[in-house]
Parts: sequence; structure tokens; C-alpha cells
Amino acid sequence: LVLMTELKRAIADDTLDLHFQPIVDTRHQNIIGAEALIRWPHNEFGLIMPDEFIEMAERSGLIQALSIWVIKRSLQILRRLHKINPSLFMAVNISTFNLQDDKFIKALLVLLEKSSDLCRHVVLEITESQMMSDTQDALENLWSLNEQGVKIAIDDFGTGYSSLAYLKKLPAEELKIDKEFIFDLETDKQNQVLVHTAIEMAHNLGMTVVAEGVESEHTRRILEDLNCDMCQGYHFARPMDVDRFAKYLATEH
Ligand code: G
Ligand code: G
Ligand code: MN
Ligand code: NA
Repeated sequence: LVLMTELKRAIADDTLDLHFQPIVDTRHQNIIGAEALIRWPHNEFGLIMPDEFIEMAERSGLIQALSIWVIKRSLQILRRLHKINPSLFMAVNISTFNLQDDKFIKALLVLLEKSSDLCRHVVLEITESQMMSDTQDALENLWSLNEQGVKIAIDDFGTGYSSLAYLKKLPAEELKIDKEFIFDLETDKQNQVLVHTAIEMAHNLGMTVVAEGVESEHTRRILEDLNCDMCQGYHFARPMDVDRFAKYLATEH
């Protein structure tokens, strides 16, 4: 509870931080996007990672203000990064709690309207396992965000309570295969079958595919053979602060 009071203050005081991990084209390995990952620099506990406070923020309702902060900051940074690479896209994680809150959606649409030139470079990542309890409202909200020009990605695909029906129902244009299936791709034949099938299915549905957790060149080559569109993982780069990311991006331009 004390932590939530502090988080509320951190949002208001603008003392949260975002790190960025590159998303690369599988074949050419050039950077085409970045995923924004929240960090909370805390004067007592050091850098607090999202796994330690996102769930609490969801339960306390603070996730609404937090996600607005994340998107606002991501858009500012995307504008800065576009000076280096004007086709870069920015992927931002949002919570299904956000999709169920009409006030949040209204605020987000206003925010996006103010930066309408950036909308088509924004991807909203939604974790599949959270969507099961969703209402018709959440779906409609996703459609109105999509109509504004932002892309929707299904995050952590393959884990949780996956339902194939969701692939049909959601206006999702991108599928992010969970790192659990990618880590041992070189040795795990079953994972090769699952990843191959997921990629084929996504492509047949007109979606693009990102593999998460790519940690070796061997894995990248397998993913290239499987026609996986994009890769993300420690093999390319870890999440880094905005200044380092900007430098990293500038080295290839
Ligand atoms: O690097 P990593 O430890 O950052 O991220 C851990 C998890 O936290 C990931 O599953 C990611 O989706 C989630 N996460 C990271 N940043 C955000 C954010 O800004 N909002 C939400 N809702 N989740 C985030
Ligand atoms: O939102 P999502 O669950 O996809 O969040 C991405 C998470 O995966 C973040 O915590 C990020 O730091 C982490 N991550 C990204 N690439 C790798 C990787 O190659 N290996 C491992 N172990 N984790 C990764
Ligand atoms: Mn994500
Ligand atoms: Na996620």
C-alpha cells in the first residue's frame, strides 16, 4: 500500500523511466522498432522492475494513470527517435484493465489525436492471457483504437489461456510469440513445430510475427528459415535507456 502511494507520486512527479529494446527485421537484422519497458527508479530499492508493480497497479486502479504516462512519454521519445529513423515503430504494453475503462480510452484517443502523425508508428501490445475475461466493451475499444491508426499486437502468444477465437475476433495485426518457445529452438523439435505452425497460421490470417527471446545467431537463422518477420532478444540488444538507444540507432544510420 505504501508502495502504491509512492508509485502514484512517481507518476505525478514524472520520476518513472522507460527503457527500449530494439525489434529487428529477421533477415537483414536492421532495427525497425522498439518496445518500451517501464522502470521505476526508487531511492531506497533501486530500479524496480515491472513484474514487481504492474499487477499491484492493476488491482489498485493506478494502471490507468500509469499507462497514460507510458504512452505520453513513448510518443515524445518516438518523435525524438524519428529524427534518426523516421520509419521506426514504438511498441507499448497496455493492460486489459485499460481496455475496460472508457475514461482511459477517451483520454488515449485524445492523446493520439494530438500526435496523429505518429499513430501509424504505434503498436499496442496486449497479453493474450488477460483477455479471457473481456467484455464486448473491450473489443469495441480495441477497434476504435485501431481505427485511429495504431496497430494491435497479441503479446506472449502461446502461453496462458490461448484461444484461437481471439485471433479472429481481435483487430490484431501482429503476433508476438512468447520467449518460452524461442529459447531452445535450436534443440527442441516440438518448439520448432509449434513456432513453425504459429507463423504459418499468423501469415495466413494476414498478421506479421515477432519472435521474443532470441538469444543466439543459430536461433535467428532458424527463425529466418521459418519466415518469421521480426526478432527481439538479447542476441541483438537488451533494453536500454533512451540515450543509449538513440546512439545505438544512430550507429546504423
Ligand atoms: O523487461 P521486463 O522485465 O521489462 O518486463 C516484464 C514484463 O512487464 C513484460 O511482460 C512486460 O509486458 C511488462 N511491462 C513492461 N513495461 C510495461 C508497461 O509500461 N505497462 C505494462 N502494462 N506492462 C509492462
Ligand atoms: O512484454 P513482454 O512479456 O514481451 O516483455 C518482454 C520481456 O522479455 C522483458 O522483461 C524483457 O526484458 C525480456 N526479454 C527480452 N528479450 C529477452 C531475451 O532474449 N531473453 C530473456 N530471458 N528475456 C528477454
Ligand atoms: Mn511486450
Ligand atoms: Na507482456
